[in-house]
Amino acid sequence: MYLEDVKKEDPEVFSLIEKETNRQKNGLVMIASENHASKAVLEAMATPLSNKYSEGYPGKRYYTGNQFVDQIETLAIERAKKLFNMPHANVQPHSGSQANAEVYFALLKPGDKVLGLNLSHGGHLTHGNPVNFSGTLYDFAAYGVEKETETIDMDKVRKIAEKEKPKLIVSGATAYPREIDFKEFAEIAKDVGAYSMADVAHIVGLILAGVHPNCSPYTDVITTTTHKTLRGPRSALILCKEEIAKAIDKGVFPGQQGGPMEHVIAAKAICFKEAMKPEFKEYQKQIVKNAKALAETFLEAGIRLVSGGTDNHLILMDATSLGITGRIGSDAMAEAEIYTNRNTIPFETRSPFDPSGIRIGTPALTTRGMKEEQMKQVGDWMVKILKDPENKQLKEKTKEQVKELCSKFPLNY
Ligand code: DSN
Repeated sequence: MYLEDVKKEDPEVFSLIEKETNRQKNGLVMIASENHASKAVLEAMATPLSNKYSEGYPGKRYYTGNQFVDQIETLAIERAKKLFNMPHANVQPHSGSQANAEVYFALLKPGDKVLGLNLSHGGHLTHGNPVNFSGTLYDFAAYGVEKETETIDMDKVRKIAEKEKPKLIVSGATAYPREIDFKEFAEIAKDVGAYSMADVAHIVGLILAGVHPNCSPYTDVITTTTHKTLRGPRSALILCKEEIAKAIDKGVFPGQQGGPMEHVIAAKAICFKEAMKPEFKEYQKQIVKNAKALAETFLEAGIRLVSGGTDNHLILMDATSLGITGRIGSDAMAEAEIYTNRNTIPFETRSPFDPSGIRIGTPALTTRGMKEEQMKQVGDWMVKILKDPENKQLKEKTKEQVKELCSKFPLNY
């Protein structure tokens, strides 16, 4: 067993870590933003690198003793630049929200006009939601999806941009099952004199594998988390054009952060190396195939999916088409150890805490090696529970079936 010292020093914490590890091993993680990182990625984070202060950047630190940390961070930067084909990378952001805050801090002044996707149409909190710092500090205007198609109409985005004249246009989403036209977003930004930013946290792996159109050739600045489809440590990354590289670096440190987490940066370097392997491309392709197979199963059962299906790693289901709420459905499936999250849907009429939708993703199951056949099976189990969420016996039986399936596709933790 691993973590012998944690076990000896603090059995209480050890026991909870063990329980959580087993929950992940014996259950189906279908939360679109979660994944199972490799042991190499996890091991790098449990090292003495965590002890080191290294404020600044490689070769320009404020503390001594950074000769090895400099090499690790440089390796991560160079790999990120190569992977994304971008001239500049900052690997220090601690999280996706922080990366977005750092870009805004670098390129905007408080009160500046920005354009972002409405939260209930699939945008992120940091894309201008009024309860978030972004909506408080900056003057965000929102674009959304069309009522009929539940997809973004780029002509409408252009019209809004021409009217609002923002300093920055944010593209990217957290709950959008279709392709995003990053090229057109960047062209609109250029035409109205704005910077373009693509927050690709969810689809980053798909982009790197060429199964979603790329943003690198067009966009001024890219932000992403590293733990979703990229399958790295829980952290983030910024990439940008040379002209704004200095401003972005200053926006991260000293603008928003102090000491970087070099143990996590080492884990990022590892995940970038993993993402350069041919298997990574195959993995991303399978994520999309799996999502499409799962969507098909739901559609056959008469369930309404936002935009009618998916082009990427996630499905947004309208649970009200089954006469239940997203909360009832996701809670019922969790009892059978099928983990999803409740989510608002476009033109939501319910509250965010008990919304109409359920967001379902395939990255983690695909990491376990599951394919279309397993998606059909899992989809059938989900449909049965969603149609009869109070049925305790059914949930117990499904839990056993889930456990058996997981044992055939084990995690090596
Ligand atoms: N919380 C993340 C998600 O689940 O999509 C976004 O930051």
